[in-house]
Formats: sequence, structure tokens, C-alpha cells
Amino acid sequence: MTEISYRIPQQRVLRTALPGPRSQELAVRRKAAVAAGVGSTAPVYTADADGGVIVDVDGNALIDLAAGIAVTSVGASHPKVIAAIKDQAERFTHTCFMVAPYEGYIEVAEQLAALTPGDHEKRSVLFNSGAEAVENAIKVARLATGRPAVVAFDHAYHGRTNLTMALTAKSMPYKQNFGPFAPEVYRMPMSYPFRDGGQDGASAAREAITRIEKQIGATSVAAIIIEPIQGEGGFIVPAPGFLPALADWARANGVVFIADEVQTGFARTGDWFACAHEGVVPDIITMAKGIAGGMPLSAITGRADLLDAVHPGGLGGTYGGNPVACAAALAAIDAIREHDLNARARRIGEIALTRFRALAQQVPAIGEVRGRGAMLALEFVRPGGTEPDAALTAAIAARCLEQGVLTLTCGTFGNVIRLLPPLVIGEDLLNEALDVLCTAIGDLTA
Ligand code: PLZ
Repeated sequence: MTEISYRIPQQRVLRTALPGPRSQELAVRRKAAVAAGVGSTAPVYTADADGGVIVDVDGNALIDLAAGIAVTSVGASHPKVIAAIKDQAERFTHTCFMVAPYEGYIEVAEQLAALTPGDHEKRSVLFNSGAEAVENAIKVARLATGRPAVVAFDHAYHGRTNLTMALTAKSMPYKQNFGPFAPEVYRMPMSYPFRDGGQDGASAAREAITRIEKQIGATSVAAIIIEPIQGEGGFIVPAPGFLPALADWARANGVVFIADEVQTGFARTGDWFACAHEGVVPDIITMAKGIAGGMPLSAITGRADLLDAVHPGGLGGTYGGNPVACAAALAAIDAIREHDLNARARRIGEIALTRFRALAQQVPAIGEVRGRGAMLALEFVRPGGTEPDAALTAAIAARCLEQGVLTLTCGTFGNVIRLLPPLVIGEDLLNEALDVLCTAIGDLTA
């Protein structure tokens, strides 16, 4: 593990109340030019970002516990990533891999074959966004199996395009009034220990499998798609045994098991991929976010027989596997190895979970503390039960932001604070952010 050096000071600085005057000016321009349907968590506008810090246009420096939704795991301006982008951009920014192919795409595919679970023969395709990767994983599964149905789960998030909206569980804000949705998507119950009475993984899986068999019929199912730890749905960690039982059933029934690791992948949970934690080997993995140090790139990697079943020309897209994004991905993967960010993710988890568990002893509104590695969550409830408390959650996040700590909320019930810090964040800065968060929780629940 090498030491990490930062380009900008790793300090929280509050020069103005947030948002400051320059951010307020930008907010006015934004309102007149940007569609209202696009939201932003922070009211401030970014001027610079590095390591665990985002500097805004008024010179305030926020501690970043969001990493652009689990994207900038190596930081928002890692020197290796910057150098790779510059070098590639000076040679060519685009030729289209479907027109005049290049080595970077192949190198990324080689890396993905090596990094993803399983030592079977694999193939990859590169795209631009997580949703696009998910769409293509489903296309491959349907073509290869000749079957129509796709199984997704309660609390799932898979994207905002038409098919991925159908796969996503939560209506508001993702789906409401955006239908009709793609057909042949079936939703099954998820293992959610805090809300299913602590049902064990095997029996939760049996329940889902029975429903699949009775309501769809195994021979109609092309794929099961699942996030090994659900992201937007609430950082839900299924009970041990749930994922392996689903994967085993899929294998026995000719169903393609797709792990959506768009949020969990690339060292976020302390392993290259979260499904490795239980030794699950997916047939296809979808990846994006942390793959390329902030550049838009996504991928599917899976069994060669499945991916090679598709006719030539059946998969692609103008920008998929853009050469600058591929160069950034190779540099980001190199940086993850260099700094052993898997170990850092585990360390972040130890630090935060220890503090959260101690706090939960004193704060009955903390219903559950959960997560793995640097994918961490606090679920807030009305004391004494499991009734979600979204208002408290929003108030805590707002208090943190006022104090210069950027967190995200999530969950079907909007009652989860999640932490996704850049994995390169320093321990002192992390602890300072946790001080702010724990104080906010204490104050707002006193
Ligand atoms: N699959 C598991 O987490 C993206 C979306 C935020 P895209 N999650 C953040 C928002 O409100 O849009 C995500 C994910 C999982 C797929 C996706 C989709 O990835 O790159 O946003 O398309």
C-alpha cells in the first residue's frame, strides 16, 4: 500500500454560509437554463476536487462522503488518471471501436476478465453508463437463452432508461408517470434482514424461488438480476446464503445470473466485486462508476458462451469504450492496486462501523447500522419500532452539509444515510466528517 499524496489541502474550510454568493449566482443561471427535473444534493458548485475534498466556487472545502455516487474511488483527480487522460487525448479522443478499433478497449477487457470472479473463459463489451450495461446484459441473456422473462427484486435500482426503469423498484422519483414500462419484468421479494424479521438467507431465497417457479415458470426466465448489496434502495445487505442460493438455482435452471455491481464494484466493498464475499460467480457482471476514475465508462463481463452467442454487430454504440475513458480505466485500476484500495475500503468500514455501532447504543432512532467496506449506511426509524423516519434523515444530511460534510441519503423509504467516501480519503479527514455526522445525529435526536 503506497502513501497517497494530494494536490489540494485535505481540509474542511467554511468561508461563507452555504451556498456562498458565487454558488447563488450559478443557481440563478441554472434555473433559467437547466431543466427542473435534474436535482443536485449540494447547493454549491464545484471548482476543484481531489482526495476527500470538494472545493466550491466560493472557496469552501467540503469533505466528500459521496464520491459522485461511488465513482471517484481513486479521488476526482488522481495523478495517474489525469496523466492517462492527457496522454490519450493528445493522440486521439475517438475513432469508434466499431469503426477503427484500438488497443485500450482490448486491454480493459483483459483486465476485466482477470479481475471479475471465476476462472472460466470470459468476454466483455464496453458502454457509457450503468443503465446501458444493464440493458445489454439483459439483451445478451434473452438472446442466449431464447427466453423472455427477467427477475428483479424489491428495492432494486438498475437505472433510468426504459428497460432499467422497469427493473428499478421505486416509483418516485425514478418512474412516476414515465411509463409504460418494458414488459416481462417480474419483481420478487428481497432479503432485507432489518425489515423481514431477520429471515435467514436460504429461506428468503426459497420464498423468491417458489414465486418465480409458480408465477413465471423457470423455463421462461432468461435472467435474474440483483445488486449484491442494494445501492439506491437502501444499502441493503442480504442475509448470508441468499445470493448463493439464487445463483445455484439459476445455474440449475439455465437462467443467467447477472450481478449488477455498478455501485458495489471496483474495491468499494473491500473486494474487487461484492459477490466475491460469498464466493458467488455470476454469469454476467455489470460495472460502471468506480471503473474509470470519473470518466464515463461501463462494461459487461461474462461467460464467453453467452456473450459470443450474439451475432456480430448485435452489440455496440458510438461511444462505448471511448479511448480516453479506457485510458482512465486502466490508470484507475492501476491506482486501486497501487494503493491497495480494497484494504483501505475495509479500514474505512472498520472505523465508521465501530463509531456507528457505539452511537446506535445511545440513539434509538438508529434502527440499523450496516454495510461492507466503504459502502456504509445508517437506517433511521421512530424509536422502538421500524417505522421509517425520512424527515430526521433529511435533517441530519442537511445539518452535515451546513457544516461542510457531503453525505447522500437513499432507501425506498428515504430513511437511510449512506457513506461512499473516495477510498483515498485520509483517516483524519474521515474521522472529522464522522465527528460532524455523529454530532448532527446526537443533536437532532436529543
Ligand atoms: N445499477 C446498481 O447504482 C446508478 C443513480 C443515481 P447509471 N446509481 C446511481 C440517480 O439518481 O440517477 C446505478 C446503480 C446500479 C445501475 C445504475 C445506473 O447507472 O450510470 O446512472 O446509468
